[in-house]
Amino acid sequence: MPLPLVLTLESHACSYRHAHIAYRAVASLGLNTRGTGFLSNKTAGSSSLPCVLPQRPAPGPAASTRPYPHRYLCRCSYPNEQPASTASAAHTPTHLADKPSSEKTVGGAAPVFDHPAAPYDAASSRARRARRGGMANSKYEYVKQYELDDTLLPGCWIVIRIDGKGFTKFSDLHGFEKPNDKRALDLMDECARVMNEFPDIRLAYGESDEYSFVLARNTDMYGRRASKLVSLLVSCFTANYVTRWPAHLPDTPLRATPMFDGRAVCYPLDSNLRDYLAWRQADTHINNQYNTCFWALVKSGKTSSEAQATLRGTQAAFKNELLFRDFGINYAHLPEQFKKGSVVVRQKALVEVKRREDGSPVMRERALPTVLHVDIIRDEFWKANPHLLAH
Ligand SMILES: Nc1nc2c(ncn2[C@@H]2O[C@H](COP(=O)(O)OP(=O)(O)OP(=O)(O)O)[C@@H](O)[C@H]2O)c(=O)[nH]1
Ligand SMILES: [Mg+2]
Repeated sequence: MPLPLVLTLESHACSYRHAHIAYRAVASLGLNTRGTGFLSNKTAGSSSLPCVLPQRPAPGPAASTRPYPHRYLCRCSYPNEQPASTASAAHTPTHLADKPSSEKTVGGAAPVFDHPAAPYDAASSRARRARRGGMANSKYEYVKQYELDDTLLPGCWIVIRIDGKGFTKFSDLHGFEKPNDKRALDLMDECARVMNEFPDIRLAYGESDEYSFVLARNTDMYGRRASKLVSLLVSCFTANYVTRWPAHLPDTPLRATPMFDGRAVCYPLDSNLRDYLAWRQADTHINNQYNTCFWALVKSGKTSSEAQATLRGTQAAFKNELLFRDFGINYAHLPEQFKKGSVVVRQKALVEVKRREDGSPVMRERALPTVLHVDIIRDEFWKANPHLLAH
């Protein structure tokens, strides 16, 4: 029995933004219920939803000469509303400003590049501008209305996946071992300790040149703005990659600038999130099995094309047999890091936080990002770590 769904829209600018977020949330239901949900019928399918997108409220007289293209969803106030300074203050996540500094960073073993300030607290440029009046009421202020609203859907898991740019060439240039270079993978894992800077990251999963970071469903970091979240994670990860490179590849000078792209995707259901992570881990296994065979064939004297031809259309059992019969490699005995990738979760551990005058260490329990190479497709991992999916 389809449930009626009523979206009440008020003709007030503040409500418009929220209504638009709600609209997108509703649209996502249609996309994610695989035809069984109440939005998947012909009249209310996600493809027909744009016709009910709320109309932008009529602008005040001062704005009559300024067009508001529909897709430019301004995050500042409309000209006939509260001054920008007030509006800006309203956007500042003040509850985050109160976070004790101890929660902003977690003491870890090897220091990775840490920003001296917490990345998303009170000292935002928005808040500072609001305090001193900033651009409020200046004739230039309208340009802010061209900023796209990229607020991520509320109540959804946010996954930010970053991926190395051109790492096929990058790994050749630096002589990475094929198909897996443990030094390079360990470096990626250490960079994933970027979690230290973002307490709302629940877990991370990495393989090859990519890492996915899962943010809590209810996170309000940076108002859930995609560009903020993605750009900060990418820049922090990349900075760590450069800073920690010498520790992992001491004999290999960095000869090119490592770059990572990033994207944010929302998943409304726990099952969607688990499927996403299962997809990445299955990908790790499939790639690793293929690449192990491919490079074994190439190292044995076959050309790339011959190796590809040997493996084309073959199943897992054939590849395992090939590895064992021709190269004496038991796939099951390869390192778990290569077969399963890396899962980073916080685990409690005692760490030294300071030294007393007599030189004795002061130990405290801290939740430290810990790298595991375990199965996250089956239920066992999630039953053992129920807090990861807790709402
Ligand atoms: N030899 C070696 N190569 C690696 C290792 N980790 C990652 N790579 C390389 O990184 C590539 C990652 O795949 P992609 O992300 O699809 O390729 P890419 O060249 O980075 O291309 P874009 O991501 O589209 O820019 C793999 O194909 C490998 O060539 C490693 O440990 N050893
Ligand atoms: Mg890549």
